Amino acid sequence: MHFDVISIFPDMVLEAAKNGVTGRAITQGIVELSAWNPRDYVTDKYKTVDDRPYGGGPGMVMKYQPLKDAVVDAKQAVNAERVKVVYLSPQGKPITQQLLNENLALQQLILVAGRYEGIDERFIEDECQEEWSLGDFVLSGGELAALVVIDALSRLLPGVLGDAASAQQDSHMHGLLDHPHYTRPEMVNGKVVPSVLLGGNHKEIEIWRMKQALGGTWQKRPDLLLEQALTVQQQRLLEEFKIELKSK
Ligand code: 9D3
Repeated sequence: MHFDVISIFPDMVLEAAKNGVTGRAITQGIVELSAWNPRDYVTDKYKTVDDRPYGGGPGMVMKYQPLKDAVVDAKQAVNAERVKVVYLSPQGKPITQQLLNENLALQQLILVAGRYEGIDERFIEDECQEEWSLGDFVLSGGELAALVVIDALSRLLPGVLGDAASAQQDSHMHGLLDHPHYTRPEMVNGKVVPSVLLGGNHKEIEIWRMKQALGGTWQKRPDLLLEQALTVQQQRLLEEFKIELKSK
């Protein structure tokens, strides 16, 4: 999958993506990442990517033409059939695992990262198919959102994660939060690892983990539980979790 980021801070994206899973996906050739700086496409005599907003008010707005020319170059560099241009903005659709899954088959995803107060509305209308957001809080630009999208999509591409991690991906994210994890030593700050995890009974461990996932989701994200159709066994495990919590 080709990712192209339109940004006046291209190094912010390129440097961060060299690390970890995204970095490996790039060296494996499963992911291609390019950044396009609107500043390199400025042609007007004032050499600026931004200008004052019509109608007045604070801040600056990114101009249409440098953004448009950067997108044209990004498209020409790949010449893909399945290409989408996404503007990352607080007005966008919230990014979810489902939204990411729906975009896994793209050949090229062009991510437009804005700065200042925003970008000229005519660029959004004419060049962007969708608008995506990280959520209802304020960032100072779209670069971190672009990195979030690249990270979350890259790890879904075949071959990027190892077999174990891919299998876990399949069996997991069934609408619940993850269960707690423990590693050595057995005792930390007076606290011991739950004994079931030391026993080696894999069926019991699986049931314990499901109970913790259900209980944790109920405690931390009750909204997720309301969307879930729990099995009879899951309902029983959650009731047990609540009873065990009271007796603590
Ligand atoms: C405080 C400025 N706001 C006007 C009252 C508007 C505003 C403009 C530009 C708010 C944020 C930004 C920059 N944000 C992004 O580029 C962005 C973003 C975000 O701020 N929140 C969640 N997701 C995203 S994706 C891109």
